[in-house]
Amino acid sequence: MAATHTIDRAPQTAGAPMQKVQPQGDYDVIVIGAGMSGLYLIHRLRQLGLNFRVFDNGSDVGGTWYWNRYPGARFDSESWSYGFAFSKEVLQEWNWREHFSAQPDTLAYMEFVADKFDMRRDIQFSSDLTAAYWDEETRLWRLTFNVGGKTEEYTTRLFIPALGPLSAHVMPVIEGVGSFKGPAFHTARWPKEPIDFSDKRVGIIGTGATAIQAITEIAKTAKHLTVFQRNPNWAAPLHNRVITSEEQQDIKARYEEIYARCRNTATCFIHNADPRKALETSPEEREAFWEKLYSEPGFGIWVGNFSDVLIDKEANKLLSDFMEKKIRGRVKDQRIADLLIPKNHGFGTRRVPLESGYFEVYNQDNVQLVDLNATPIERITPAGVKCSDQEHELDLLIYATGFDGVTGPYDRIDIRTSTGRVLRDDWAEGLPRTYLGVQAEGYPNMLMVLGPHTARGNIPRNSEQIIDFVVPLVKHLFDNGLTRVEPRPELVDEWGEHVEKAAAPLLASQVKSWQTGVNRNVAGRDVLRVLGYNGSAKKYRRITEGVAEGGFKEFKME
Ligand code: NA7
Repeated sequence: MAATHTIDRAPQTAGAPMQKVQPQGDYDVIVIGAGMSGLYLIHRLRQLGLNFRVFDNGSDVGGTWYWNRYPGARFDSESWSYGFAFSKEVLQEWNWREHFSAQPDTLAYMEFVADKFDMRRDIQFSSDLTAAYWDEETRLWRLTFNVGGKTEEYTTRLFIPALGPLSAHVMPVIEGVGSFKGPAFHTARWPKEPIDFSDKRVGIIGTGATAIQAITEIAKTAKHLTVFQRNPNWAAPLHNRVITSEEQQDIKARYEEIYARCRNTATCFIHNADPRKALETSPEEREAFWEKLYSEPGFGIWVGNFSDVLIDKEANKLLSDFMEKKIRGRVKDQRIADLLIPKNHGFGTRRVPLESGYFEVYNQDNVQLVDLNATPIERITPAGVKCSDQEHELDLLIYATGFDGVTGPYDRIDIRTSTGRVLRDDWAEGLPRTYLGVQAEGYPNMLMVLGPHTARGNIPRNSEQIIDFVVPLVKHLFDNGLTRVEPRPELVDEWGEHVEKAAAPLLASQVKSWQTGVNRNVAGRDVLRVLGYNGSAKKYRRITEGVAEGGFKEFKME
């Protein structure tokens, strides 16, 4: 543990009453996470000249893109709308190869940015934050890390968790997990070395966005692939392709326009809802619009659709029927098509996976779909997966079983205060209590990036928006010798009500998914919760900008 020293931060004038001087910790700011948010924070915090340090549990930068190396992992955001906007040089120097970048290229991009700005000198890698303790007396956070089996502790005035909403991966609760004698990987802990599937019988559990990418890729070469499906998900074509040199030039000339567009959409993607309503449009016009969206790249069919399809059951049913027809047209065996059509939620009410030939995979002889509703998994065995009707023998087993979303990464850290608060207990039930999703009520000096109740969509744009709010708040605190910041409780109540109200009209709010905080593999996570801010990223920006312009009066600072 580095030494804690005391310096005078508060201005002292001769004759003035002595102020209680708060000790200074090892750092002014500690950031957790060296993903897209962490790297942007390095850029912004350096400008403030503060003594800060970033810690990450990976051995290099990348966050999500460091861990999720499974075959087929790629963006669903347009590459050129995803990257960092802060450096004009990077925008001009970096050439995205594809409209929807594959994970190796994305990781290379993040490494390129880290190299260019020598960011690694501010990061301590392979350091897993296990506990964070707020000491009211010293007004410091004490953070405890597991660094290769050894404990390291550091104190800091401000604690900025930039953990990513999907960093707490979850293994399924199935008897015998761990007993399989061949290699078995969760997709979020995929090995760095490539795997040859051509001589292997591969099994994959899960059919979410991750599995849909992995299945499509692995099916190309696997000797045999068995897909274990509990609930199917709707999926729409990604339509990825290589960026031509003309397009490259055009993109580079239009970055300002692209980012301005992202700033003005509800989800920070380039796509924005069409003001027309499906229910007020003729069947021919509706069908033509949906055909157009289905043939276009990216999330247009989800977030650029008619304005009523995600809030009106009847409109959503029409769109789901359209998507059902598409699946039926692409899958030869209609009994399999039936299994691939979701029955428990409408299109777009869960995060929509984008696919590149997913449905056709089930026309291949080397792929088998196992319906776990008909033949549930009884246990994992040394030889494979034992379902109620038979044992599926495998050489390699993949768990594409997802994440404990949004609050999960916080729950895994023992975050508590000297006043007896424990974050995972406070967030165990009901709505997490936050102000703007940036501060949790009861946890001073912790400033969350992409915590619960912030707008989420095109993640780097969302996190940039939050960081552009948080960093000026950090500056304000240090410029004014302030050592404590917490939200005003009445504003926490107000924000909670606003968040709930914004989520209420969405059909998605009634559907179980990681976005509504439901995970059947995590104890207690079976109740729907509002975990995002659904009042649009544009509105979120307006609100946070208003607070910053007013001098952050909404926070209690001393
Ligand atoms: P998801 O979307 O949460 O999907 C997890 C999948 O794993 C889903 O199909 C689950 O089925 C399945 N699952 C989980 N546990 C089990 C058990 N015990 N048995 C069978 N099947 C199981 O996670 P992803 O990683 O695909 O995607 C997460 C986000 O990452 C995605 O939205 C993007 O934003 C990026 P279920 O639906 O629970 O029946």
